[in-house]
Amino acid sequence: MKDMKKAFITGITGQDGSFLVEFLLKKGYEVHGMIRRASTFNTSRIDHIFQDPHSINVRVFLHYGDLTDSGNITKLINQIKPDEVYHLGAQSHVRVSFDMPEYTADTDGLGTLRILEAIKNSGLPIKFYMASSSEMFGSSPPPQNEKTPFDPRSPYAVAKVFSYYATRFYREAYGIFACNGILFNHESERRGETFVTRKITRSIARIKAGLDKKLYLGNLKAKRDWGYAPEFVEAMYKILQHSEPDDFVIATGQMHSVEDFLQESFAYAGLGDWKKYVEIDPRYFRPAEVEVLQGDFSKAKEKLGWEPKTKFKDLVKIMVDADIKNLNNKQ
Ligand code: NAP
Ligand code: G4F
Repeated sequence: MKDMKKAFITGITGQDGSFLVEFLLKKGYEVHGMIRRASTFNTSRIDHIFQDPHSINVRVFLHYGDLTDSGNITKLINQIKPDEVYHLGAQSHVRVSFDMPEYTADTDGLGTLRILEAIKNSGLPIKFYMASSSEMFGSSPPPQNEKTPFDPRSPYAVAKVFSYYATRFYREAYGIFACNGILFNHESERRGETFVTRKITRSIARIKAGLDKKLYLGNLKAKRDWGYAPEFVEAMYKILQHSEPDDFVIATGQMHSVEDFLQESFAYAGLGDWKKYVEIDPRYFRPAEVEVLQGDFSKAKEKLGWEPKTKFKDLVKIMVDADIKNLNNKQ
């Protein structure tokens, strides 16, 4: 339909992509997403909104692609002609980036450049959102805001810093409406199972069901600013609707340690003292760690009218309840 806005999401099958496509459909968008070919289905987070392309009034379209394939990216941008690109696709696991630094740089760094170049060469007035990360701040002391210097501590963060500056550069040099959302950690019932919050809540469900006895973790002292993902994808949308292209920190301003998360979640699940279940496995330590992240989101509050709603304790409850329910449904 002529007046319907079109969005193209890379990383549509991920946690954030799945919430963003739901959000944009409610706003009346036609949504296109890039998916990777895999030998097993990788669309479980978006299966509930899948629309058969043969039916009428379809508003969700999936396209095979990969961030390492510039020909494919150029073709998709020229075919879809989106009004807005939300670039969320990435090898997003910090620990894994130490094992696969070159692949991470290719996907998370050069992948961004490939999209920006395709947008520039298309000549179309496409707005671009870059999923930048609080990991870029590394060991810069908290609270971190848009003016805090970057000090990346992983191949993942190095690649994200590259993408952050590429986004700014294409804005300044070519006048593209290109923006960075510097998002602090955001979690949900759809969070990947190997990130620490979800690893904990999933393990709680398994321990309660008698399937596991122990949970093996790494650094419990690290502190993160954990928010709720559906609220964070709304910020992405607001960033692209702002009157001018700009960069924004999106966070809750509250900081908790991994130990705090263990304490809160095990107690809420009725399992008592987490220390009975948790063991340290050095394989989960990182060659370099980001110890403390706490975001100052005042610019987003003032300019976008965005602020987080879900508090830490409620986030823990949402995730524990969902994992217990998931497991019960499977059994
Ligand atoms: P996620 O759940 O890991 O999703 C990543 C998405 O990227 C998936 O759809 C994945 O596809 C896709 N992808 C990975 N490699 C790709 C490649 N080579 N080509 C095309 N697609 C590829 O991540 P998320 O938590 O939703 O995060 C979304 C974005 O925000 C990421 O860029 C992440 O780095 C960034 N970020 C996340 C957070 C956070 O706390 N969640 C905070 C700051 C920034 P498959 O499903 O096929 O694997
Ligand atoms: O849950 P994590 O793996 O998330 P991390 O490294 O903060 O990265 C996430 O947030 C970033 C935003 O700041 C995103 F850009 C990135 O894509 C990703 O979404 O680890 C959180 C903390 C770390 O300090 C880690 O060392 O938890 C510690 N941790 C302790 N034991 C563990 C474990 N992390 C994982 N994944 N697994 C453990 O067993």
